[in-house]
Amino acid sequence: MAEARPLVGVLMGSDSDLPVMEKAANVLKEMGVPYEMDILSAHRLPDKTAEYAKTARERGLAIIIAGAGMAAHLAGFIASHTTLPVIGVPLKSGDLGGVDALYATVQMPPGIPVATVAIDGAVNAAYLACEILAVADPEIAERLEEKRADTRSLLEEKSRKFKEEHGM
Ligand code: RP5
Repeated sequence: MAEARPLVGVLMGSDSDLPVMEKAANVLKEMGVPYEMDILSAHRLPDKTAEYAKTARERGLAIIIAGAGMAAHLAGFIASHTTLPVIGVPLKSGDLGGVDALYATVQMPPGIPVATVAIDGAVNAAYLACEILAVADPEIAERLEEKRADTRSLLEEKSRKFKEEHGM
């Protein structure tokens, strides 16, 4: 059987970003959303990265998640070459704890948006991608609802145990 065509592109600026960015891939897998992953860089591979962004829509991608650290221009650079929604994940690397990447990713000029999640927020980047896709895909919407219900049950169980253990 042919693999489903990727709907989400998960990009990272370096292989050193993989431990965080694979968390986005895990969420997409769990939600049944086909994705592709690659290492691209606004600074080290500018031509290849521009080409990826320019051809993303015609290749069938709907959303791009881009994670980078330090002078993190990957998400913004991608956004400048496509009108697909781009979600930026500022990554904690280098000496500034990810604040450098946060500012570099979030401070986009009007007209070229990047939906920026928290530092190392790859998990929420993937959930946001699913929520965007769910606008037109009832099956993904249903899976998201189920996930929220699981999250509620888990926390209710933790609350119950906490009260039991602390005599509340
Ligand atoms: C950024 O520089 C990457 O996204 C990575 O977070 C950081 C360090 O890259 P490496 O030196 O580990 O390749 O471009």
